Amino acid sequence: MIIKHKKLLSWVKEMAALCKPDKIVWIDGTEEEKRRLEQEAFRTGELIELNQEKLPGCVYHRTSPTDVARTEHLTFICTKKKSDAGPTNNWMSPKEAFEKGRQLFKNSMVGRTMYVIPFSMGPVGSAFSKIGIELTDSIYVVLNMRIMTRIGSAVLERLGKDGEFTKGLHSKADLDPNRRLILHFPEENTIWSVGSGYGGNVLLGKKCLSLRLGSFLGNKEGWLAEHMLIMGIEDPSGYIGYIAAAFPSACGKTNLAMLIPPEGLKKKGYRIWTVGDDIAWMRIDTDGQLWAVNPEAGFFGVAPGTNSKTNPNMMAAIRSNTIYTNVLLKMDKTVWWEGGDPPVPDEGIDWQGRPWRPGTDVLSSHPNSRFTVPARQCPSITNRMEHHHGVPISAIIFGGRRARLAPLVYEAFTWRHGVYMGATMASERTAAQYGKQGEVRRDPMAMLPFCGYNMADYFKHWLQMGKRMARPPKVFHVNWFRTDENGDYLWPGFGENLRVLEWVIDRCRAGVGAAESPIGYVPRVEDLDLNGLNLPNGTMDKLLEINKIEWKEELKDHREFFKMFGKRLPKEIWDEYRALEKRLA
Ligand code: OXD
Ligand code: MN
Repeated sequence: MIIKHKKLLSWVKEMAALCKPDKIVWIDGTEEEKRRLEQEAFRTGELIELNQEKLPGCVYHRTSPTDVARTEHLTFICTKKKSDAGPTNNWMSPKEAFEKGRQLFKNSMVGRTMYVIPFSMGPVGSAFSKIGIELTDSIYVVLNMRIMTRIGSAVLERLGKDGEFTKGLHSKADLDPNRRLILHFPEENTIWSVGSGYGGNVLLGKKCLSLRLGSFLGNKEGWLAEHMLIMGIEDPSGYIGYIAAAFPSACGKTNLAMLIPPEGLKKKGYRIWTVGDDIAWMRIDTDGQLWAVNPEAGFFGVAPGTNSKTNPNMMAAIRSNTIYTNVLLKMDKTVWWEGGDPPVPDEGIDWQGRPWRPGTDVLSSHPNSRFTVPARQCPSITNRMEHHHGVPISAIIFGGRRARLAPLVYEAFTWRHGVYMGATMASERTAAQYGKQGEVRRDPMAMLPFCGYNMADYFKHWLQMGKRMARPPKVFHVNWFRTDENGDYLWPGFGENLRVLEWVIDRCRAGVGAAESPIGYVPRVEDLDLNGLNLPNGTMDKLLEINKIEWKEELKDHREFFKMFGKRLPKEIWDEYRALEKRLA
């Protein structure tokens, strides 16, 4: 491969002088290269080959037991001014961060190979797309990036002699959590990640580039990088309405993005098209509409709880060409996890490499164990995946896990009101999370851990985007998690959620009614197609109820949350706050 990009060559040379790898290998993205890297990883034990009859093309990997999730407390936004990172991010000055990083990267690749991965987020060559180069000493990272992004020679060709690219440097180093840092330098389009081998920390195209640097670039260049799934809902006439939806982690984005319509709606002619399950990049086109692409090319999904009932499409996708991380390795070299399809295996090797049998309280798989799978293997995947233009977005949906308060679904009065809805998004802690159960955690637009700049400026950017659009999407809020007096869920969820999405899409086409309430437009029971659902009497009323006393309490919490942004918070947010207060009075 002849590299013509001088700046790229000198940067690779400089980073190699710091990390001191034994050799440098440029990744071309071919099948032959993949096979060679897999064979090498099988030899060293970095990967285990799975049962090729039952799981063709699948491999298995274990991370270090202290390296199993994103480490938010070690993740920094390194802008010159602290105020540009804002009150919701960890901040370090670029000078200090580069110094600390340099100490950790120094000689970190001795005895190892440095792989140079050219990758494109979004279809290669699309106006939506961004190119990055990740330098890494991990074959696991190369093989994951191969699935999650578009990699190889085509990207280098596109970059040409002097194209702009994000400089990503990753080394596992010694995987010591005390010597781990995930550093973002938005002002220099650079990411340094050291001391981890866990996906969210090391697949630099994902959270680091597509969300943290992406949101920073979006603000600068006038587009949106969001923690959102994208899906198309095809109605009986053949019209496909696309939605983008933000939910905090562990609220079912992946399952929703590829849901199977319930029998009645399927018969009516409804069909789902999956575009993405985690990230949306959205731009305003000359038609005044918002268009979205999924910058990724694969899914990095949580295994536990995924089964043929909760997500049949995903189960079909992960039968081949999938990387499994930290799940149970069965004796026949297939895999299983808690909440997976039955039967529970009699024995296996757990995620830490120890013999495992059911009936003990030891988990076979880490709760954040994962599969990495090419998006094209999902039976519901859209045929617009490589469309440079993406898909037009009719509706934006925000959601959280609220046992009370938020009705099943409601619609914002205006874009500005919708921005307020997103900015006040919140979720309750579940038993699975650290902290007081039921406690509300604010997570604006599900971007709290991912916004690469001051969140007050981020709200302002959202408000401005609305002003620039001739036809902005309608904005909605959903809550699948409302419970009754006994703590049981009122709404069945999963495929049935399509009944709510049907109303959402109909609202965008002005085809269905709603009642006006202080918090927005709420469907009346008769506005939803509930045929075949057979919920107990009164359940729908409870699901759609708005309790003004609870909402007034909620409002106090909004105020407390917004105070942290001080004067930088846009005036329009306070205007919306006061308008809501007045409607609730
Ligand atoms: C993810 C996350 O892995 O949000 O997508 O943590
Ligand atoms: Mn996510």
